[in-house]
Amino acid sequence: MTVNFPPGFLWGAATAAYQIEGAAREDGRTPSIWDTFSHTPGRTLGGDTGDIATDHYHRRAEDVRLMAGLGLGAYRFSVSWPRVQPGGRGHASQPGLDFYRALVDDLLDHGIRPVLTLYHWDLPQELETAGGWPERGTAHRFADYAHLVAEALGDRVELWTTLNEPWCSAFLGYGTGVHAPGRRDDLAALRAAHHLNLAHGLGAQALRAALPSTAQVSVTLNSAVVRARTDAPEDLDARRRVDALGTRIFTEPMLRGAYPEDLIADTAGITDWSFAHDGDADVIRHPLDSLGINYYTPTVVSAGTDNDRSRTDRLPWPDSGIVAFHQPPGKRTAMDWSVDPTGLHELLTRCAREFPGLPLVVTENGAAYDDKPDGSGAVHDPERIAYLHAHLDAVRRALADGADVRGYFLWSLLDNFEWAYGYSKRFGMVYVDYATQTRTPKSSAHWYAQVARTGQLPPY
Ligand code: IFM
Repeated sequence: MTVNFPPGFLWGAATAAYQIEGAAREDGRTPSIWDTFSHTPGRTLGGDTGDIATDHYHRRAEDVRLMAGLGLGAYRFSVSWPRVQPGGRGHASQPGLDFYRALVDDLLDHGIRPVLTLYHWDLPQELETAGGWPERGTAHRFADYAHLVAEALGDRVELWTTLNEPWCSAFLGYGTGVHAPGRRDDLAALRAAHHLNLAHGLGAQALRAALPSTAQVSVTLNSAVVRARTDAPEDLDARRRVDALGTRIFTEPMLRGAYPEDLIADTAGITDWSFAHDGDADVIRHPLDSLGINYYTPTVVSAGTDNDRSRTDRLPWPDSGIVAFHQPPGKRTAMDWSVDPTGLHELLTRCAREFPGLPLVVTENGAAYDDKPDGSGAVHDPERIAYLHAHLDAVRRALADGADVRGYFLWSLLDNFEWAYGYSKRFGMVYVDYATQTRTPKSSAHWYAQVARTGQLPPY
């Protein structure tokens, strides 16, 4: 049966600056932590960097035409902080801002709504050298940056997002060190989480002050969908601990105004949280127009045994005790992530239940597969179509169950730099030949274009 999505539902695709732009040293852009990290031997697969990426900085117009050809109604992109405010402080770079003005104008000319994310992980290196997210000052620098971008683009962008997946910035960047800046320090990770929360609140205030009243402000979280392997109390407790560090550490202060008590208790061996000052909670809890949700795969946990202790000490869940993580059976993507659309339904309905009245947007969802052109140059990716169909059906079910979901953004428009995995993982609906930078829409792009144009999910 064909299913209709609500009128006005936003159909889009998403990208992030460092993953696609390239032009890392052009027009005054200074290095971000990802430039430093990816240029450090052993940090990314094959030593890949975002120096060139998909060369979107020079192919902007072509890429917007591609989106228009695919019938996208919206495009979610991020602004590179060191491109528009080199060094992370002080004056704006006019060439940097001009690039985003031109991008937004191209999008609007093609009837595509720009959805702007301020921070998708590319902290200016100078701010990391000054201490990075574990330091409070970084949150204030972020608010200055938010103000600067809002002043420059507020006349043409309506939909604004402060942060993308602060969990990754805090716990992969400062906890396990698999992301930039590559630090391994649980206290630093918790301090970073708090200062990212604060940056969100201060940034949202700065946006509201500079933007027209019609602008909408949001944040995007990759809340963990955590399942206990059994109903045994110790497994349920493992789930609670991972849920606190994966989800509630952000949702509770941002949307309710306080850190969860169990999180404070669980992390007491690391910190007394005195880096959270009086008054921070009021700043962090800023009324939002929507909540962005990124979902890929669920996490299955149980209480661990002593054997798991040594494995858990470099997992991104500081002081969560001994937790064992399990791979669910069934299909996997090229990231080795299990395919489980029920997790998306669970996440959307949970958010709808816990935060009634707050519209939701799926700001990322998608899958990497080992796509290759066939003899004729076409790229067929039936597994991705199956993945997208199943997850859109989960969105449809969440809508039917009362979740106020306003849009869906496929990750990603283009194959791109997948962080520590370099260019080895292809998430795009458009294939990129990195040697020639040729773009070839995969069969999933044609399929998704049809869904976006009609607002209908065909039978599968
Ligand atoms: O590529 C990333 C993106 O930058 C953030 N969300 C998850 C994607 C896939 O790993």
